[in-house]
This record gives sequence, structure tokens and C-alpha cells, in this order.
Amino acid sequence: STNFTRVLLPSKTPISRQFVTSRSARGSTSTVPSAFKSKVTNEISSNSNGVVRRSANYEPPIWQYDYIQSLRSEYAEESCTGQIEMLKEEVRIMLRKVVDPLLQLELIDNLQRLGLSYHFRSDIRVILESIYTNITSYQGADIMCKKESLYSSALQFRLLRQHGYNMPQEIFNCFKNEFGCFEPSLCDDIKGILCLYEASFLLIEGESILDEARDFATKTLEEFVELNKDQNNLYAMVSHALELPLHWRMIRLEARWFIDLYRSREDMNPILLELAELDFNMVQAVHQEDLKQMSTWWRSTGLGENLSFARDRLMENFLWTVGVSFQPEFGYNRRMLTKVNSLITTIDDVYDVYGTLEELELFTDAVERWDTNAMEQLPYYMQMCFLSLHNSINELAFDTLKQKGLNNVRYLKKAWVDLCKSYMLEARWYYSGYTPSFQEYIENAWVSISAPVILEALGCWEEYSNIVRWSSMILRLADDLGTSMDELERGDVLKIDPMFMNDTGASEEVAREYIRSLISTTWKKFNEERAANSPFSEPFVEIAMNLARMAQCMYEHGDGHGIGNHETKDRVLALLIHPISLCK
Ligand code: LA6
Ligand code: MN
Ligand code: MN
Ligand code: MN
Ligand code: MN
Repeated sequence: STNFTRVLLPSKTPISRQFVTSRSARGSTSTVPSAFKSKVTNEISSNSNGVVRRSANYEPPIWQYDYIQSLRSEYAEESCTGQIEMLKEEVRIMLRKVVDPLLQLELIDNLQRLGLSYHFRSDIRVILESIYTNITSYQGADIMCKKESLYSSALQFRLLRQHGYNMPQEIFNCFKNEFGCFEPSLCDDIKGILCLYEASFLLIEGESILDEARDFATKTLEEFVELNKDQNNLYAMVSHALELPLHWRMIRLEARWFIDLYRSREDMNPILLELAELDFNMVQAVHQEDLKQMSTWWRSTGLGENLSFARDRLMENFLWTVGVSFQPEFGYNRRMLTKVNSLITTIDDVYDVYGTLEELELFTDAVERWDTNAMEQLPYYMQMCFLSLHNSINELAFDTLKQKGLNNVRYLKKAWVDLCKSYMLEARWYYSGYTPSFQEYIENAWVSISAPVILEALGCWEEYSNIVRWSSMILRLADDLGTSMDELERGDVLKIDPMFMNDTGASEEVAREYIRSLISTTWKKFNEERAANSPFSEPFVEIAMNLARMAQCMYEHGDGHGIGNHETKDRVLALLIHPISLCK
């Protein structure tokens, strides 16, 4: 069960949160924190009926329909399949020829980081199985610490654990001295420390050796970065790792980054590099086709033009999708997920920004009834949202019915009802000026972030599992870190970050540090769920994990979803628009 109520700091003077009240024509009240009053009232507009509505002043999209439709890649699948197949065969031979366990592990690590491991799942599985069998038969059930090299121990630990093998944290004990601390002399081996750092993020709650390892490695790497400013490969790897560990990174962007780094490595293997570059470009060409279809769909809904108050973010929604599922063969999933993301982004703004409380009640009721008859009571802009939602979700259900013989409309609908109810509760809190407790907030907020709807759309139709819960929680925490200050300013429900400041009198920096620590804790819970004997299918766990990773990517530098800012724009360009230039 969750216990996020632990308040780290004594309660001090709360930040000022008096409310100004403005009356709408229908008599519902809207409240905004007075500290942000001037800016918000500027944005409030009142139409001819006197209904007071907020505005988030979102910028128009930076990616236009015509531009997206003009994308053409010379790496469209057929043109380079032959070359890719040939290179894949060479890598397969390589995988079978390597016998030294360390070289095997390094090859697997490189394939994963280059974004290629999805081609070699079974070969990788066979190698890891043999390595695991080998160490367990040699050392018995208790895998002992082997003090040869920190680098190889940590690499082996990370890869095996990542693939679900039961690797005890105690294998790191032999790197500690008689005082129970990691030996200071290890600090000279930065490559090993970096590997320990990455391995430590696969920890579960209560694994104190790994906790210590992470602190020790982080400190050591920070010192290394302080003292070494020469831009060599190791420095680049270390500073990149300190920004975000590998385990938390969006797979495709990591691949794009690593390919560039790998190119200039002394031990670079030209076959791996060529395959990585070609495959990246080929996958990008597939994504461009998905994107073009989706931009046509989005335009056909008319939601972008008709709902001017809402975020028009087709490209950003598609980027989320690619972060969650990138493999070429999952085009159908990507298309469905892009639709779902677009509907979420729009309907979230209906609840958080534009709708009056009364309208929101009607919309929530319509979704619960899941009936087009319920539309009659809705204003035009909500009819647009409702019918788009109804059509898209029913289409998704129909596809499943047709292809798998499964009727899942009930589950899909339920996820949307839960989402709209959680939106509704936040709207009621906002309009009544009520401040929920931290626990109350978080119990609702992991639903209102919409991750359950997203994961449900991808085939998890059972009761919400812990996998769904922890993935959602990371999404919520990362989103609040990136967006809650803007939300407070524009007049939205109070989110974790200001709430924590309010409750404890903490500074913004302390509040943010606290939320980051909650993200860390939630990852430990997630790791525990996916550890050995998880009842969930590997692809599903992968998707849930990728969603959490994507959230940390999107909100790394603020609101990368709502504000098509520099980072998101650069990421879109690197991932979806510009191919890697190949020098042949
Ligand atoms: C973020 O907006 C947003 F739209 C989401 C629903 C996050 C995930 C989006 C995907 C995957 P905002 P709120 C498309 O920060 O209101 O407004 O929950 O979400 O804080
Ligand atoms: Mn919301
Ligand atoms: Mn919102
Ligand atoms: Mn938000
Ligand atoms: Mn730029």
C-alpha cells in the first residue's frame, strides 16, 4: 500500500492561499489563489452569456499539418531491408562466436544501448541463461561476491537483473572495507563506478547495499565531473548518467544519443555501428508514416481548430507514443495510443481550464452513460469531445473484437469513467477552494494523470495492478514537477509541489527534492513488481516502464508537453524528423 504521507519537515507558516471569488452567470463560483490573481484575471474571459472561463494561454502548435505531410524518408522499409538483414545475420554470428562472459555481456549492453536488442531477443536470452547457469552451478544457490572487477560484476548484475534473474545485492559486499563502506580505492576505477551506478538503479525497497552503492557511486561520479572537464568519451558517459540513469531513460532517445557516442569509441565495431544507424533510420521512416496518418486523423476530428482553449499537440502526443512503443511492427498500437493521448490532452484541458463546474458534471455523466443520447445536454464543444472519444474508443474495442474475439468495451469505458471522475473531483476541489491532504490528493492524482487509460488501451483490462499504479505514480510525480507551478499560476487545482510547500513551509527547492525522492521510491516499488515471478507479460511490463521513462523525459526541463519548448522540439527533430547521416 502507498504511504506517501510521510512529511519530512515540521509544519511552518503556510504559503498564502486566500481565494478571490468571481461569480459566473450560472451562479457557480470560481476561485483563484490571490497571490496569482493579477495574471489570472487577465486571462479570464467572459462571453456574451456572462460565463466566466479561464484560459491557459497555450501557444499554437509548432508543427503544422502540411509540414508533417511533407515528410519523406529515403529509408522507407523496403529500400534497406536487404542490407539490414545481412548485418543482423553478422551480428547473430558474432553473438554465437563470443565465448568470454565479459565480452558477451559487453556485446549485449552495446546492442541494448544502440537500440538493436529487439532484433536479438532470443540470442540474448540464451547467453544470459548460460551465464546465470554457470555462476549458480559454480557457486551454488548463494551467488557469492567475486572480487575480480567492479566493472564486470556490476555489468553482470545489471543485465541479469534487468532480464528477471534473481541476483542478490550481496555480490557487492566484497567491495566494502572492514568499516562496511565501499573501498575508497575503487574511486580510481571510474568505468567500474559508472557501471555500479547504473546497476544500483535496479534496486528494490530495503536493499541497503544497493542504496549505499548508489550514493557512493553518485558522489564519486560527481567529483569526477567536477575535476575532469576534458570532453572525452568517459566524461560524456558520466555526465549523461548523472542527469538520468540508464534505467530511467527513454529508449529511442538514448539510442540516438549512444549511436553518436559509440561512433567515436576506440573499440567501436563497424558492423554494429552500421546496423544501428541504418536500423534507426528505417524505424524513423516507419514512425513518420504513423505520424502522417495520425496528423490526418487529428485534423479530421476538428478538435484542434474548434477547441481553441485546448492544447493542440499532435506531435508531442506522438512522441509520447514512440517513447512507450517504438518497434516497427507495433504501428497499430502507436496509432491507437496517439488517438488516446490526443483525447486525454484535450479533455484534460476541458476539465482543468475551460469547462464550468456544471458542464463538467454533464460531461462526466455522459461518459458514464456511454450513450450518444447523453450528448443532447452538452454544449457544442463538449459534443465534439464526447463524440470523438466515443468513436475512437468504440473503434478500438471493435478492432479487438474483430481480431481477438474479445469484447473489452466495458474495460475501456470503465477506465475513461474513472479518469473523468478523478478530473471531476479535482474540479470540485478547485471550485470549492478545498485543499485535500497529501494522501487524499495522491490517491486521486495517480488516476487523473491518465496512465491507467493509456495502459488499458494497450491491453491491460484487469483490475489496476501495481504495475499500472507505480507507472501512473511516476507519471504523476514527474508531471507535477514539470507543470504544477504554471498550473498554480493559471488557476488550476493545487498539485503536489505547492501543496508540499503549503503543508510544510518548505522552499520550492526542498519540495522538488522531496518529489524526486518519491520518484526514486516509486521506481523501487516498480522494480520489485517486475522482479522474478512477475505474473505480467514482458511486453506489458516494458510498456508500463516506458511510460514512466517517457514522463521523466518529457518533464525533464519543465512542461515539455504543453510548451513545445526547445528540448521537446530538439527531441522531435532528432528522433522523428532528421535521419542519421551515413557516410559511406
Ligand atoms: C499533461 O497535462 C497531460 F496532458 C497529461 C494527461 C500527461 C500525460 C499525457 C499524455 C500521455 P497536465 P494534469 C498524452 O499537466 O492536469 O495539464 O493531470 O495534466 O496535471
Ligand atoms: Mn488535469
Ligand atoms: Mn491539466
Ligand atoms: Mn500537470
Ligand atoms: Mn532547437
